[in-house]
Amino acid sequence: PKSRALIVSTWDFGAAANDAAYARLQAGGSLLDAVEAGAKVPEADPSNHSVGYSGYPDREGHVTLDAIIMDDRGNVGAVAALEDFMHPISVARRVMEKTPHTMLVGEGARQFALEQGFTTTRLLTPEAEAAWREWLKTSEYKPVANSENLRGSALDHDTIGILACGADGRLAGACTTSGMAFKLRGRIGDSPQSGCGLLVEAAVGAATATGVGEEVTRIAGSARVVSSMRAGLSPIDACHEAILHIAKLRGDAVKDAQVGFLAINSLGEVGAYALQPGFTYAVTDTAGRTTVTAAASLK
Ligand code: SD4
Repeated sequence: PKSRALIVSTWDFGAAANDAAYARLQAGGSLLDAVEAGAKVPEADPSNHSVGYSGYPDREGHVTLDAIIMDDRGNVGAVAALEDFMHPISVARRVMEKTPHTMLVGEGARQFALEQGFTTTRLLTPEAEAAWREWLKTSEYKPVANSENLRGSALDHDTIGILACGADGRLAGACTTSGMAFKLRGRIGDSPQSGCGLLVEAAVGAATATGVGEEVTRIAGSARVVSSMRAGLSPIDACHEAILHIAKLRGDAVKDAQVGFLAINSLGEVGAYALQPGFTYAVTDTAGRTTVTAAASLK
């Protein structure tokens, strides 16, 4: 093999996603099969309020989902503001495989999902609804850094980004989220946008982002990280460069905000960097699985 085969995922809940993704690879699945299988784990997890089922709703009480999947041959599919489906990542994969488009949103995405045979599910659990009703009492929109690792936190949000590298150096990635808790209706984050929440480039690497999506979208964050790797930076240096760029560009506006980038290159090297301490990611390779805490540029 010319590369170190590995799977990496954002946050503590990335560990369970990595296990599912790795099992899919071991069973003969493709890299796309693996990242899809991994992304489906937090999507279906009722204790995870940042992804899929049981995700926190927008401020009108609707759980709206954003997801993207991509390989290194230029194949990409995404959905945004999709409601009532347990696995937006699988709908995104159908967009990639069955349509001439790269993204479907809202009602059109829903119609497509139904046509593809996906069935609707009520995603707003009583627990998430109670958190929303509690939030309505103050209606203060103030994302809390690293809430994705704090199960049950009132402002729990976030996203899983999952990247895979094969022993042959091929790459794929996926990113799925319920977005920022109590966002405005119609808000779409960085996650489903190519080059923002995810980018994969053959013979270079792959990057994914988490945190306050607006800060990532502003700079096309994942595209920036991949560009830096193309120019020769290691994954960690490429993530660090993008974080420093956000910190400089935004100053006080991001002093309490979290953004984390996670990247791999086509040799199977991994790196991450965050604005604030507390961003974790899971790494699985032939030697097993570990959870790593990323370095941070602030505090
Ligand atoms: C978003 N980036 O919708 C996502 C949310 C997230 O950690 O990653 N939270 O803005």
